[in-house]
Amino acid sequence: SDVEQSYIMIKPDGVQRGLVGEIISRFEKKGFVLKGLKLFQCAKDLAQEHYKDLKDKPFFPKLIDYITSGPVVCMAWEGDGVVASARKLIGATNPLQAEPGTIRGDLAVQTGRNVVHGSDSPDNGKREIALWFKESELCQWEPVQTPWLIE
Ligand code: DAT
Ligand code: MG
Repeated sequence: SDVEQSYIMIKPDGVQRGLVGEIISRFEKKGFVLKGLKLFQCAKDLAQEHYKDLKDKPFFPKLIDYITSGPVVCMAWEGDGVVASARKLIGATNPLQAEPGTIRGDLAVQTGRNVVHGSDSPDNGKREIALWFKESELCQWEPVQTPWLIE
């Protein structure tokens, strides 16, 4: 697809804390289009590839342990401006600095348990969706509400 896409992932703490519906709902209500969705327990090598830009950080091993500690919810969301907008909906990396009204601002207290991931650029959106999903797991569909969201 040529339309911008973001890879959004509910991390293991979000799943364990029963926040899956709450988090998905925020992206749904905003008006982005869900193109892929699955509950998935990921292997270390996939987590390491996903976070490869951070591999030299001191917290990298803990980050990989956290992301692989339980099932995550993988999502592909589509829409013009979805990458930057999703990051606004998610809020700052440190939940104590995240604004109220954002997912992390409302639902989390620690950087190491910040409940959700969102791609940081359109290129990374495509890269991460290709990393976490098979082509056959993504659906091409058009919500009936589209003309009521986009003039
Ligand atoms: P974001 O998830 O907001 O894009 P990031 O890409 O800089 O943030 O880092 C990815 C994840 O790594 C982040 O969600 C939590 C963890 N992390 C980042 N900085 C950290 C730090 N200083 N200490 C511990 N974990 C950190
Ligand atoms: Mg990031």
